[in-house]
Amino acid sequence: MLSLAALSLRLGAAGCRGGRRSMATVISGNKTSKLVRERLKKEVEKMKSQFSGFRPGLVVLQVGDRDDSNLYISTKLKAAAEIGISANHVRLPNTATEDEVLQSIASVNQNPAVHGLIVQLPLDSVKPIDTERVTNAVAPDKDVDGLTCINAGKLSRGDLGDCLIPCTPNGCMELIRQTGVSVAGKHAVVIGRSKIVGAPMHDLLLWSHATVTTCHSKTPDLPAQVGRADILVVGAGKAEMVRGEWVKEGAVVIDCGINHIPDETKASGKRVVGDVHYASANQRAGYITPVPGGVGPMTVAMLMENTVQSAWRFLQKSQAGR
Ligand code: NAP
Ligand code: LUD
Repeated sequence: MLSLAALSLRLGAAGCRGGRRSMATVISGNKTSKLVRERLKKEVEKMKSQFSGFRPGLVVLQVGDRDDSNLYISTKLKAAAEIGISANHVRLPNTATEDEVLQSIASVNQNPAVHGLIVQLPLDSVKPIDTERVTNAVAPDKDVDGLTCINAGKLSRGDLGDCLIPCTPNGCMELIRQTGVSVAGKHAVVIGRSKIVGAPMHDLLLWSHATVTTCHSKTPDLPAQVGRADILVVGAGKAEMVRGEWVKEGAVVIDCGINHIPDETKASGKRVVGDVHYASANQRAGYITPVPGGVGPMTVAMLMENTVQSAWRFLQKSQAGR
């Protein structure tokens, strides 16, 4: 496949024009995720014909009824249906107790037709529920969100071939690969250290041989840290926080942020922006992801990838056990 780097070289899109830097090359998550989903569809067709109608199974467990979770889950279910993954949405009311959530997870863990289970976060519950306990109750071999201690531990130690990798950072790595820029030896800066974005992103970049700096809310002089990044991944949840002037010329900028800001020109009265101020960063970066249409669709595609991978492992184990 032609990488974005090769493509932009051919088109002469990157670099300086008449002394003024041209805009960054946009890394499309919409396009990349479509390619991933098309590849997975073929793989599942192969699986079905080789293993007499077998289909990978996915369960998305939701507690409560948050609008954003509803939207993300419907995108996941639609992607699964298109690929041929059998996906089920298990909904618990916002009055569900921790025990009820744990029981629901235990029953999915035991179901051999399910190869992937995620608990959509955040939990929308009126009862006190320990999120860590809930995510850790998922069987590690069905943990297609990669959030259990087992999978996170393996990733942090560099055992990447033997674990399920969290979807958002895995999607970011795929977008970085699309640029053709090699990660090894580069200085990567991650903003955020959450279990779902920042911490696994740090690990993935580290084990791809970047030198990694991870920043958080107590990091002094964020602009100076950002200025050192050849590769910058931002997952802070702060609308347009990273300004273009902070960004190193030619850097790869991956924006995980999904923030809603007021916009009177829109019928809904709001619009979605990332954690990076796109218009100004576009003037400095070599490559940049848009929001929407960047990391978000990749999160969905990588969940499908993990589910198919988990199903292959299940098939391998059941063949070996015969
Ligand atoms: P989170 O759990 O709230 O973590 C945010 C992280 O950013 C924390 O580590 C926090 O530091 C750090 N941070 C906050 N303000 C900062 C500041 N001013 N300077 C430096 N660091 C700061 O959020 P998350 O779940 O990781 O999500 C982050 C963003 O990504 C959100 O916009 C979310 O909607 C989005 N997201 C998108 C996808 C996707 O598929 N596109 C997936 C997941 C999340 P401390 O640790 O010190 O508090
Ligand atoms: N919990 C996730 N909570 C929230 N954007 C997602 C997401 C699709 N356990 C668990 O699915 O991986 C998860 N596992 N997450 N997220 C965020 C996070 C979770 C975010 C965005 C999208 C899933 C998505 O499709 C589109 C885009 O960026 O283009 C549309 C964005 C919009 O709001 O218009």
